[in-house]
Amino acid sequence: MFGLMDGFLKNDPVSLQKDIVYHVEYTVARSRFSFDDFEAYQALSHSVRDRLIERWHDTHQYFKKKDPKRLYFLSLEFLMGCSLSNSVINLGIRDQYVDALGQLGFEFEVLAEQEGDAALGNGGLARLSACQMDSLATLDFPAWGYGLRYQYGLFRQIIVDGFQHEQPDYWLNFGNPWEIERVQVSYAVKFYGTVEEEVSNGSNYKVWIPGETVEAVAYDNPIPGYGTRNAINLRLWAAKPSGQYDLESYNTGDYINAVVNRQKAEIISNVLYPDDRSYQGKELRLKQQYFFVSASIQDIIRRFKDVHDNFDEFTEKIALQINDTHPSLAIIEVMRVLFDEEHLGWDKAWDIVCKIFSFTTHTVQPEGLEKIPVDLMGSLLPRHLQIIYDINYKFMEELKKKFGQDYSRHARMSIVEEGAVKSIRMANLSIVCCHKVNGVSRVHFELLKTRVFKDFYDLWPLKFQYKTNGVTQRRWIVVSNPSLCAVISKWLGTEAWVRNIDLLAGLRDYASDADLQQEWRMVKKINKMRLAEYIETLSGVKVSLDAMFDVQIKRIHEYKRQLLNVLGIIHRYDCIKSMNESDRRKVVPRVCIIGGKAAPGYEIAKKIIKLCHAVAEKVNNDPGVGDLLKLIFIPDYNVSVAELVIPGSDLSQHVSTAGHEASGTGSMKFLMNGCLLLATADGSTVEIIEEIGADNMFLLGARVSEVPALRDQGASVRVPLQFVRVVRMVRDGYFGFKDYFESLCDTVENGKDFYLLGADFASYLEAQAAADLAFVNQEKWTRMSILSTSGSGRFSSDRTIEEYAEQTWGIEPCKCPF
Ligand code: 26Q
Repeated sequence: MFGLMDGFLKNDPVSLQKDIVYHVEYTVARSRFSFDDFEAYQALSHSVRDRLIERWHDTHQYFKKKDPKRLYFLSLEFLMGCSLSNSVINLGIRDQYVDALGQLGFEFEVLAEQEGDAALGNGGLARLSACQMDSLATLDFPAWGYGLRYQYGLFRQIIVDGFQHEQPDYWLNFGNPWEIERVQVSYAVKFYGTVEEEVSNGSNYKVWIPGETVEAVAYDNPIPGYGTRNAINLRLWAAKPSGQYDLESYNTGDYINAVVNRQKAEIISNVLYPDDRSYQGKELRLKQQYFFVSASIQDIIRRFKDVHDNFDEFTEKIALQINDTHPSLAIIEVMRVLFDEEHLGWDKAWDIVCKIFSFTTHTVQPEGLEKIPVDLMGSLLPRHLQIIYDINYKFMEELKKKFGQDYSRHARMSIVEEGAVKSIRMANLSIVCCHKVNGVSRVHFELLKTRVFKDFYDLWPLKFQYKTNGVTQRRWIVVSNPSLCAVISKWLGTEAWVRNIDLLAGLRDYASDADLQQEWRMVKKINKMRLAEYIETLSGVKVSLDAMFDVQIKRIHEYKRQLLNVLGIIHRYDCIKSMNESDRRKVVPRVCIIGGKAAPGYEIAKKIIKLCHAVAEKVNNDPGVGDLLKLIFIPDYNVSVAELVIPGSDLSQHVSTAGHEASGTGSMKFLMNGCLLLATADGSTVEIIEEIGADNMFLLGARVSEVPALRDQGASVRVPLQFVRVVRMVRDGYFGFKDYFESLCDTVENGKDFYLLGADFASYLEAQAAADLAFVNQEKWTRMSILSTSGSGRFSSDRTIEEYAEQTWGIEPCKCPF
């Protein structure tokens, strides 16, 4: 017996089967006697969705009743990947579904492969948002995510003759069972127009008379926690034409044009901008940012007003987190609403704003900081520009009081940058208005304090903190590596580590145990087999499972130094070619795997991709090399590809030039999966070293503190002969495309080697040699691998989120009773 309040849905295999068949017939509208794998996937997803909705309702009902302080997490990017496997695991009903499907003649895994990734983000920052949503739900925090529902996610990468081409990601073409369209939840978002003065109750107010209105419609994506009934919401906004849109044309009788013009509104949420940190100041991007911010703030204030008649408790009930500066217009929007619309007065509105907003920066390079031309801001958001000027005026007054006439300091810290193109510095704006500014690793924090935001740190040292990034073990071990998950749970005697990652440290005691080592190697072998099959299907290249799988997967960028990796591979190839038979027998076979997308306008990154292919072509087809060396470029790298590749890797590379990677989160996923790291002491790696010990990884390269001096040396920096030789091979056309690779070679020679590939090359080769040596001794390697997993606990996003909750947001768990 169950009461209605327990929910309607049962999770025994027979009920699940009935549900799936129901959805085949009535949701997918196929005959229950004939449906294919994709239709079965759709029906299965809808049955899982029903269960998600039930928990979602209960959670929100409960949050409403308790009215706790809520966190609103604003991000322009979320890289959610696939939802099916993650959902059934977090809901705790995977086994039941496997049974139910088995009886219907389907295999769960096969159906799961039908799903495509939700790729509404670029890379690290976006996947971090997704991991953090999982942790917020699992830890029962009353949180909401807000983002944009891009019609096209991150471009698909296809490779033609070794060159990257971009294609649109039509991810919604086959429907999306994981979202719930809320046509009734929509808000008008306004742009352009003018600002006028109005007198009301004897006071003067500014009134914004907008020129264009677009409607934002909500799409809700339930995010289930693991081992809890809580399911939180990720609300994504889509742009639709509003009743107000282009009324002018209707009035002038141009009906056809008016209807056509209406469709233009939808452009706003059409496409995700690829991460191109030098690409700034585009009107559509600013429109996207404000569209998303305005709808979210209206929604948040509406929810608050549902239960409060004034703003007295606003700061006790709401924390707003902005993910990098991309959503920072939210700050100005709240100020505008409280001041212009709610008439709270400047001081009160400002006080509220400064208490509710916190901001995390993911950037290291000052050039990467977002700037918006004043002209653009003034035309699209005229009232917002005025408010920014008013805030800046007051801020400058404060600076004068504190630092007197130190004009160069004022100029550096001003929210408005004077210059050829007068611009708004969104990071300065965010620092001035937020109560906390967080970095994403300790090294990053040090760089923020001493370089990027030094002036601000001197002014407000207590505002600055850091929360080292983390990733969720639910997706990065439980979903993607079920065999490892089973071994861990068996040896720890519990599954509790899935919610309490610190328990993983318990594996340390067994790191040398022969039985665990054997099981550990078996898991790796199973995952390598899966990966090898994938590689063969993709490229036709058969790889040896005895080889070390050496992986570098991440966005292609000069600072991440995929080129260092490729030059290292060329060196290895060159060595193998010149060896005699007896030396060749000592070579540790390698399968080098590289994957990642280059921003469409980033020419050098695209050349690196082409070089990977040119080298692969030569090496993989050289009969004299055989299994000793293979190079595979995995196209269209995304979350699902990572889930397949990471568990099957032995070694992974994180070799950014020290001082350039704010944190890096890929390394944490590899660590959890027992892959050894070959890395520079950059970003979060410095903290990883502290957790697992330098002996258990392969470290290389200059340290953050050494980089400036090396750069200053320019052409006189010491570069090993091997480096000169491998670059020469590329330059001379050994891999073809001589002219095309010339400019790529120019980036690392003749004193122009900004990312210090030459300076770090000898150290890189030494680290690679140490990895070879360790791999020969499988007991030693396996021990290092077990110690990597057991030392990965600190890098769970659960820990990051607990820290944010306590030190930044001031929120407490609100657990929906079962
Ligand atoms: C900027 C202007 C116009 C269009 C797009 C952008 C844009 C979009 C995305 C700029 C930057 C990004 C993404 C940045 C990012 O992913 N940063 C990474 O964040 C990770 C999570 O904190 C860190 O681990 C990485 O070190 C950092 O590079």
